[in-house]
Amino acid sequence: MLGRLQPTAPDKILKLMAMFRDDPRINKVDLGVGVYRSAEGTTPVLRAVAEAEAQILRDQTTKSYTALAGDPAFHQALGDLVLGDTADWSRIAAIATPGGTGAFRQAIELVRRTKSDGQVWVPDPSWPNHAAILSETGTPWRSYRYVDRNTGMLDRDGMLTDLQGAKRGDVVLLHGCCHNPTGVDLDLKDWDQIAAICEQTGAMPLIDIAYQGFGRGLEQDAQGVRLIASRLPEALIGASCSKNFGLYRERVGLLLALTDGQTQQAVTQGAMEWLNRLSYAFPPDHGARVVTKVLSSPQLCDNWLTELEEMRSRIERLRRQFAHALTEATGRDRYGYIERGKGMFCLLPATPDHVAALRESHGVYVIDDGRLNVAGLSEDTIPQVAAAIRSCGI
Ligand code: PLP
Ligand code: TYF
Repeated sequence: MLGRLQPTAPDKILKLMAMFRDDPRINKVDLGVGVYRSAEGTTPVLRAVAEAEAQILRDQTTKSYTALAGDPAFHQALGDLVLGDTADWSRIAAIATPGGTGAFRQAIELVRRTKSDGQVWVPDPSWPNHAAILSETGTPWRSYRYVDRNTGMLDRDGMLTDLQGAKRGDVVLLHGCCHNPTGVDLDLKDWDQIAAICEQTGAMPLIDIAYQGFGRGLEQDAQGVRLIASRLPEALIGASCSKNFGLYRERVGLLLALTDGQTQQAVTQGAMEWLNRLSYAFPPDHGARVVTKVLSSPQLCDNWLTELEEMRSRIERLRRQFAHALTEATGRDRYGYIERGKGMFCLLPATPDHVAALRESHGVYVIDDGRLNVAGLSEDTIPQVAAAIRSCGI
């Protein structure tokens, strides 16, 4: 039976992680997988998270099942963080999911259950798992223009022109902030125009927000989501706490469905719980409970906000230093977009051959589309990486 299986294409990001691990060179630099690193090169457990875990360990009296949707206190705490004042809980259906990946998967399953014959519009480029999940589930999808590869800037006209082609029954996938892999974000005017297109065409937005607090700041990074929530009758939002709480392996995610009123809220809630039941029954609880504890305790929340701001400002600083180092090393003025970008990632104007040369000759690991994790750099490695990029002619 199992002999009938065909080999699956490896996840290129995870494959690169393994190659890096097996590389014996001591001056190798991992700029592949999207994981935040401190100045010491580690991805530590956040202090607020460790404290919340200690409290949970001390006080938790049961590990009995929660509910198919997960803990409602978690929905409320993280939902309010994402939606702010626009959280109208009378219209929101919510389930906890294993990470933002789980939220995206369940969002697509939910769309499929509507039996809509529409398609999902995906920015080009996007996080590779978006296309992988859409294709695997047999969900029709197509790309819309997002970034101009020559300038590294938003292809605003291309994006808006393409999205005008959306129809009722279609879904428009948007990155809430810190676009992966480009770091190119939408400003409020762009969100406004996309909201208008969705209003006119009847397409529903699906917002994947995996880096809230890593871009401009916790509130600013949610501006787009909130604008959509306040304008549109329906939207799906998948949120992840992997990065902003450093809870990567705990798998903490949330799917929110903004529905068109209370009746639809109940039906949608039922459908989402059904999806959890069929996939894994109860979603993981520990990480979600940690997030709830941090967000609901003023002291822990203050500490977490400080740590989040430390991470955010470090990334911003690294972007600036890296852009300057590249400009100096190469004598080219094409790298300003790296400083203007938001979040962990930027795309180098590199071919797969350039990327292979960076890795093989210099031990610098980036994804083959040129995506580089700025949060994996440090003050010490920036000159080395800039020199390697120059010597590869990128
Ligand atoms: N969505 C985007 C855009 C991402 O970059 C990621 C990766 O971190 C995720 C979702 C999923 O994250 P996780 O499943 O680790 O929460
Ligand atoms: O893009 C990244 O690097 C992160 C982490 O299958 C990640 O989003 C990478 C691959 C994957 C799941 C998460």
